[in-house]
Amino acid sequence: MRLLLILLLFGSCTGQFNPNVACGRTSIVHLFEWRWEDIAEECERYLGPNGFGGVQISPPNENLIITNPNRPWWERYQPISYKICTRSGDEDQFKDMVTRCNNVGVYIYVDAVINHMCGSGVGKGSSSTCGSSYSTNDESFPGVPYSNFDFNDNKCKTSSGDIENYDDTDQVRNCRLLSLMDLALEKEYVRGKITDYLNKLIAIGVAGFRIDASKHIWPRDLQAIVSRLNNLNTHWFPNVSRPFIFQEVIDLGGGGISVSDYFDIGRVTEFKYGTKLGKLIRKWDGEKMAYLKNWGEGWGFMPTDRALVFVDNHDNQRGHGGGGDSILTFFDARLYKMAVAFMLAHPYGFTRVMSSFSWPRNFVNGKDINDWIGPPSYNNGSIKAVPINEDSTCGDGWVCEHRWRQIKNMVIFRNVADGQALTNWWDNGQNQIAFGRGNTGFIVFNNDNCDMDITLNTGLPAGTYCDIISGQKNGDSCTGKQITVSSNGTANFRISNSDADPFVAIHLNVKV
Ligand code: AAO
Repeated sequence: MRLLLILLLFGSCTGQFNPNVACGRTSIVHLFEWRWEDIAEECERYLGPNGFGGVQISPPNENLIITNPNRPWWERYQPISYKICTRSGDEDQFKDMVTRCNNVGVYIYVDAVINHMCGSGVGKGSSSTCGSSYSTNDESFPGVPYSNFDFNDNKCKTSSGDIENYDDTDQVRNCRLLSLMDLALEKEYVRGKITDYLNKLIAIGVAGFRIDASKHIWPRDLQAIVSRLNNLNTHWFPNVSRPFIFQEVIDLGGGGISVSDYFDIGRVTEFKYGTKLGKLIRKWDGEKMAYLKNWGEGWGFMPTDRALVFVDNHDNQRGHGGGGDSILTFFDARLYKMAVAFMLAHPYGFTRVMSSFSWPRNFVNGKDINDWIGPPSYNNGSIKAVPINEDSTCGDGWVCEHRWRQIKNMVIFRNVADGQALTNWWDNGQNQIAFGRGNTGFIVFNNDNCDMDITLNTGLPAGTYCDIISGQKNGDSCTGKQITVSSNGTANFRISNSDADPFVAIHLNVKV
């Protein structure tokens, strides 16, 4: 039994399933569309000191410049070459970011767009972020180079050449996603170009990859590419560390393709997580927070050591990709903070926090017609820097959810609770719940429309703790609620449904 446990633990900590975060760090943050310069600063001034493990960055390789609509965020998902050259910065700036972040123990995870190149109807030109030319007419991308031998045209059997039916696995993997030029990843030549690109990033010092559109790549092709990746740079990582792989596969149940097709290759995005959690916290379809008691595999999610989890991502926060209307985002800040706090307190999966830019939503017939709007930028298209306000929030349209006190403090909570089982579960059968993580931390939610005044067993050592949601422990003082744990481990919690944030969290490091 003990041997089995050791094997299980060891298995989940090794190879491409291991996020490679520095010891004591447990989450990454997606700094969507940030410039490399700003990420480097953020690692040094904020992420390192606050225990973040890493940053998922936007695709660093050259992409098509799209002007209609004007510079949408999604132009970065239309590669033109593998030169490191985008609106976020050039190769020197990229190297500087990786070096500076790695030096403070915050690692970089690259969004790798390897399933396709740009849209098939783009035509001929050189309007790309580094000026490389392209022609979709004769399927040529000289910046790589790729030619018409390197695309999937012969394998796709739909008349449009696009994916027309998501229930047909062959279509999903052989035809064009969103009419994007679909690469023939079974070809040695194509695999070679992609591995050269990823290995170059590994040599610079990145810790892993999000594999965009993995669902549209045959698992054997992806496996072949992943197995050719080099070990991580030993300047920062232990010998023979494998790059962390997490694959974007949208599987909400049904459909021909299952997340389990990808378990051998690396971790996989668990899209059910945000969809269901959003429903629970919004109390849609009769859902209640009490049902969270067996959250995780008990809900039909993938095994915890395969799951990459998140409340929202850059797609489903604006209606792209999978998830649906229940997804919570910064637009619903009060509920969103509860969802993110629950995720960070709960042991299931490896957690990714979203950090967004804002845009003016405009719903027409239920669809946001502004879902394309790109990051805060100047008229010439260059992305604006992220200014930091006096109160440590961000300006100029950058939302910086990761800097919200409640979220930042829960990232730290997760670090403190790392490795501890879920304990002392309590619920009122409705939307008041509480649970601990061994004797390291305890969290209580009141999502009912009434006040809560209850004494619960926290599992924590006796003492006075500073609530990290309503305030902050500064030296010996506490700016928020104080919670007193008695010698038998119990404490009284009062949470009004009119509190700014109807939840309370304490952990070992906030004893006052
Ligand atoms: C843009 C234009 C397109 C144009 C294209 C080429 O918008 O009109 O054809 O250029 O010119 C992003 C944007 C796209 C953009 C693209 C390229 O989101 O709008 O296209 O850049 O610039 C599928 C994939 C998934 C993908 C997602 C968006 O499986 O991999 O679509 N996400 C990634 C990135 C994303 C990026 C790309 C891939 C491309 O994160 O940012 O696109 O690099 C079902 C399927 C899912 C499918 C969704 C969406 O989901 O299961 O696999 O995702 O549909 O089509 C319920 C169902 C659920 C269903 C969902 C949505 O919830 O249960 O299964 O509804 O219908």
